[in-house]
Amino acid sequence: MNKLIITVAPVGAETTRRDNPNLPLSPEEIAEEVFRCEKKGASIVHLHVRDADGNATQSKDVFEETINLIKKQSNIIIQTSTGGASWMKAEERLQPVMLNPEMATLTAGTVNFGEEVFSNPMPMMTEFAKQMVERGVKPEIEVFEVGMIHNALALIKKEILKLPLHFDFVMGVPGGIGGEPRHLVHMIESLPPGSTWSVAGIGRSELPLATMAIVMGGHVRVGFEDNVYYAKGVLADSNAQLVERIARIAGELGRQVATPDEARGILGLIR
Ligand code: KMH
Ligand code: ZN
Repeated sequence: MNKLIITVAPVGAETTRRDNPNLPLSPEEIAEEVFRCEKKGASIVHLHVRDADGNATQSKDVFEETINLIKKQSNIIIQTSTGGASWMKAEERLQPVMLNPEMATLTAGTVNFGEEVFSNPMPMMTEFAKQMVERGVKPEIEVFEVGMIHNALALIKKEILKLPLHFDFVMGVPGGIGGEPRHLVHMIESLPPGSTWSVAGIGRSELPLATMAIVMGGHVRVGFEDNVYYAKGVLADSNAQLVERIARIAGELGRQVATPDEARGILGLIR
């Protein structure tokens, strides 16, 4: 079986220090946390950044500063978010792609997101995909419900994207697909041939879905963007602690963990 790619999503746009006081916020804190996560087995960082007040921002400058700090000490693959926060406009969300990161997310449709709507109409997806292809940025197709896989296939049909694609199933968002095991099986069965995939289970679904992915040949995302707990009622000390647990479970199950360069090979990222 392929080696396991562990993605860490250390910050997100929604999580606050009230949710977990150990949330990294400044570029320095994020870079340090990413380095610790890489040492425990993470090979991709799904990156959001925050402004000086700790609010979500898609500022190119803040991304650039954070990425430069990460690159000083780490070989991890940088995957910038283009999801940003649900209230942000398309141009704002696209900014970090202008830095030509190795990867960026591409959400493949609109979904209710708690009390809000995370809006990704087809013209926006098309524009985001074109910008990524032009710049040699590998998209990770973010899938919040199964119909989004078909939206990604529509971009293939229009010859904007090419197979094979890499998907991330974000499962358990209120408004999107649930975090139950049967839904993951259905998602995997709906993928086009040759796809790679990872799963980001939200909250309490993070660990069971991650374990399924390890066994089923997929990949795993963990981190404070998706879940701030280590166990029911027990906050995680750090993102690195969540990464370390996945690497440990993978070891117990006989699946080796990929280094960043091995992950580049699996995802076809060598430029
Ligand atoms: N913050 C969510 C509204 C992504 O990063 O690409 C969207 C999100 C997806 O986090
Ligand atoms: Zn995100």
